[in-house]
Amino acid sequence: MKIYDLSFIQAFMYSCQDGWQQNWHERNGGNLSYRMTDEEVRQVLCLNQTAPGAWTPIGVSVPLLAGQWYVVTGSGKYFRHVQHAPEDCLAIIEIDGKGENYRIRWGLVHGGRPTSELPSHLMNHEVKQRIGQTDIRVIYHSHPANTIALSFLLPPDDEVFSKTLWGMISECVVVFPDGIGVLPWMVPGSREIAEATSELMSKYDVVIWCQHGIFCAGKDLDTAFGLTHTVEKAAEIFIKVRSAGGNTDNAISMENIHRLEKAFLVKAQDDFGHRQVRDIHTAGEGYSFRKGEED
Ligand code: 2HA
Ligand code: ZN
Repeated sequence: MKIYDLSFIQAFMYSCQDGWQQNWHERNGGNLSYRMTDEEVRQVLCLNQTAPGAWTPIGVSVPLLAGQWYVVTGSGKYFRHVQHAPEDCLAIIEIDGKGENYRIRWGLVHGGRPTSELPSHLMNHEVKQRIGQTDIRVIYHSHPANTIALSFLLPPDDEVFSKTLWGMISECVVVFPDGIGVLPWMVPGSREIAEATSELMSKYDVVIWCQHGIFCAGKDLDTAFGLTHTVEKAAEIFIKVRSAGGNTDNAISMENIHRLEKAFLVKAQDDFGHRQVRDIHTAGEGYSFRKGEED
């Protein structure tokens, strides 16, 4: 048995293929990380196929993650190739006792590093553990076209994005009642974007990076992918309606959102913390969301 035959790696590979088939991963776009259970670490060690690499600085400090093991996609690797070449495209990494370095225990057999967004992934995992959401095991970053397009049409504002997408499909407020965090365009892979994303992840399970993509957190692969899918579907509806020359004035009203809350026993975010529109240059002159009108 090979390490990639283990069921959690197979599930990880399946998700990569799924994301590729959704067209969310052009070239080497996007990345995925999964925190292994103790039992899965044991399974890997039992196979005796791990060859620890050198300890390498993560670039950020994540002390709560000390000693944890993660499956991650590789920097520059294509999601479309994971299914056929898992040992080349993926890695299992171990975090050191201080949460400052990682080492590769398996994978990336032709060299390379874990995803360029490793700082964001690990800081997101850490913030979830810090706030007690220890069931969150997956952080998933992808480039779905409609979500990115939406970031051209709306200002980078949590409340505007959240309420706009809740209004598109009944499903949304049930799937992401906490809403969505939004960051204006920033340099990918940087410590700054990692810090900003993890700050938003203390409140949301979805963070949109304008003109770039989306980060989702989930307790398992299905939850993180399903969350991405729901956000992207809602964004697609918005884009389709607008592209057809329509407006979205008859989106689900806040009154009906409240009815959904009652029917599905969810509590929609009602405190967006008065976050202001941070970077209005991305909003464009044509921005026309009726902010606050339905509050
Ligand atoms: O290329 O998506 O954000 C990987 C990425 C960087
Ligand atoms: Zn990206």
